[in-house]
Amino acid sequence: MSTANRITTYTADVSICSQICRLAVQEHGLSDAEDVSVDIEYAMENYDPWFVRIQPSMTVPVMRYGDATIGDSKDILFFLADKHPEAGLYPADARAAIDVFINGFYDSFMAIGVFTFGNLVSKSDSLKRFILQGKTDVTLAKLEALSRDPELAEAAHAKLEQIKLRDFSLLDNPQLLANVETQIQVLLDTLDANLADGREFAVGSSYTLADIVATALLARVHFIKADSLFTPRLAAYWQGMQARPSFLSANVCDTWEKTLMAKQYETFLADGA
Ligand SMILES: N[C@@H](CCC(=O)N[C@@H](CS)C(=O)NCC(=O)O)C(=O)O
Repeated sequence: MSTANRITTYTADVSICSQICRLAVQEHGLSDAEDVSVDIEYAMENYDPWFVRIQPSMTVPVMRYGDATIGDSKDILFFLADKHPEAGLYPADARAAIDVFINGFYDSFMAIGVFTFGNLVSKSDSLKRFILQGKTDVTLAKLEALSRDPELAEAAHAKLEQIKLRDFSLLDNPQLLANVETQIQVLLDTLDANLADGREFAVGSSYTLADIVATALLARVHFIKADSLFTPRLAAYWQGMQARPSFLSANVCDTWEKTLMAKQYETFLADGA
């Protein structure tokens, strides 16, 4: 890779949009890219000044590609497909269908977040305390510190306004969890239907950007529910995606044990929290 196109991604292991970013990099054949892990669960490094200077929205993923900075996973998919058409992940004859599939996923992005954290906080009181400590106490303390930095105060205030709208107290509400699971089921049903008649890929006849998104979706569903929501067709597709080299190299997190979050949680418990 030329220095001009040096690629660095900043991602969090378990974050679904980070997994999309890492898969996109690997599936475009960019194995020289560097990945910097950003802890968004425990130390909340996404609120550290060095990161906020790269990504004022304080979210992962973000990708530096040469001089360009792309701070959204969906934009990263299309940016890489445009820069690396030789990978063939956004073929002209399947573009409309790929767009429909990807937009369906991103339209349910909020539901996927609630599905993830709602189920995690419902598992145990201590896991709930761990999650709330990072996402509220540590977050607020770090934003408070950022708001005293003249260079970053504006970004800190904007983020604080967004955070005020979050209500974690509802996360383990059974009705809410049932509603988001219904939305996830719609995504799974769509993928299942696309795989009918022996079709191997999420859209069309070859691996595309849609499969990157589908892999991240199935990994998240598996992370929370193991394979209980997989039909035989989804299970076969999932096996095929797991067999791809990108599954390992992109660190797809499909079980709790594989995650950095699990290790952070152990530290949290050991610290007697
Ligand atoms: N639309 C953005 C969403 C980015 C986003 O919400 N990232 C989450 C992780 S999946 C995050 O960084 N959350 C940390 C926070 O807001 O504290 C994308 O797809 O990249």
